[in-house]
Amino acid sequence: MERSIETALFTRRDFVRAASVGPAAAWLAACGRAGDAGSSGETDAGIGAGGEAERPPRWVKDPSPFIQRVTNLETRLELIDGFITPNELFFVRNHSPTPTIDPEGYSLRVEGNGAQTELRLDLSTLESLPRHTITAYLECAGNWRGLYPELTGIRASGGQWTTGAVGCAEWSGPSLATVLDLAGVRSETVDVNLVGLDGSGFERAMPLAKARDPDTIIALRMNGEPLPADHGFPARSVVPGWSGSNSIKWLGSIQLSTERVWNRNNTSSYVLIGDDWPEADYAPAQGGPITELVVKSALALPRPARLAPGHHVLHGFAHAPAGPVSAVEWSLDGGATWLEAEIVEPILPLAWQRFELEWDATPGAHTLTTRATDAAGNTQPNEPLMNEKGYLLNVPLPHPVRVG
Ligand SMILES: Nc1nc2c(c(=O)[nH]1)N[C@H]1C(S)=C(S)[C@@H](COP(=O)(O)O)O[C@H]1N2
Ligand SMILES: [Mo]
Repeated sequence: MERSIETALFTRRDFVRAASVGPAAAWLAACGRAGDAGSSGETDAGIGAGGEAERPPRWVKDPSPFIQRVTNLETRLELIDGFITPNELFFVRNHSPTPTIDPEGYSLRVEGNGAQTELRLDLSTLESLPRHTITAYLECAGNWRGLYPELTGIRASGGQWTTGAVGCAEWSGPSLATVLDLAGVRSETVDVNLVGLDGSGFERAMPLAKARDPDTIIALRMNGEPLPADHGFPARSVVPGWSGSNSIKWLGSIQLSTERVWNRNNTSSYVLIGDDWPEADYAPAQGGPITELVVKSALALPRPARLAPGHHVLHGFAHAPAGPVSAVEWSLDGGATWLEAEIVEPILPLAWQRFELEWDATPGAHTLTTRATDAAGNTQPNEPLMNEKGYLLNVPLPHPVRVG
């Protein structure tokens, strides 16, 4: 894996480039945060539902390459040519509209009763800290939720993503630990809560040990560019292997706490609710809070796909939270027999893996199923994790393909 410690200066030109934004942001600037009132949590019923379509979009980037949803832009995996998701194709999950943040006025607060001193760090200070670069995938815990009815017979509430609420990018910025150490961490600290500057004040807490992991970073750059507005300009956390909801965009505050932190995102929003997670065991959460993601694989094809008869090299992406996927298999008979797919380099510990398979496609309707396994033997289970909000679905995914 590529890791580099470097000190770099953010040039004025970078600022101007990063700050040049489209009409949605201009509208936001004119109207303040009025549009944020209806922050929709994980609910996402699709364009045109509930009058949402009349509102200005929540994003700044060109939505045309995406599957567009009210609050989300879903990546079409088939548009990714190589290994990295280009910034223009990276999915967007916004609980409120992308805010316009003036880099000159920006500061990041480090505070809370676990901090030895309270700090306000401006962007040039953040830029001057040693940088850590990681290539990491980021996935929404609700990715695949739209396939819940097809795979489990039940509809789960929340954004009806198919397979495109995931991407992989090179992220660069100081480790969160570096910033925590600037303030000084009191030994009683247990949790670190990160708060965004967007209208919803989106926040998410993690245990101190995860916050101190050197790969948990405050990213200032994404694929070599200043963070795009929709992805958290000027600073976001990236918490590899954990639910995308931990990777807080437009990061405004880091709160160190000597007590466990409970807020909506770990009591009701990002929790596993169902018979297997009795509320009494998790109070004040309604179920098991989601931290780590699960091993998954998906073909980079439209759903359903249409192919000409003949030889094809198909590809897809596989990912596991605790190290790279070491095997991907595929099946033409619903998992009765499996063939081996090839994992394509690079193989990086925090990234997703690209895989390829060769298929002589015969005319007719087919279903291709893929299954990934990581080095520790974690694989995609045959039984779905049944939970009300449809999180962490990772059964081997059948992909409908029409040939001819
Ligand atoms: N401030 C803020 N951070 C946020 C969110 C948000 O709405 N506001 N959404 C979270 C969720 S649920 C996900 S899955 C990821 C998505 O990151 P992306 O939009 O860069 O793909 O951002 C997370 N960080
Ligand atoms: Mo998410």
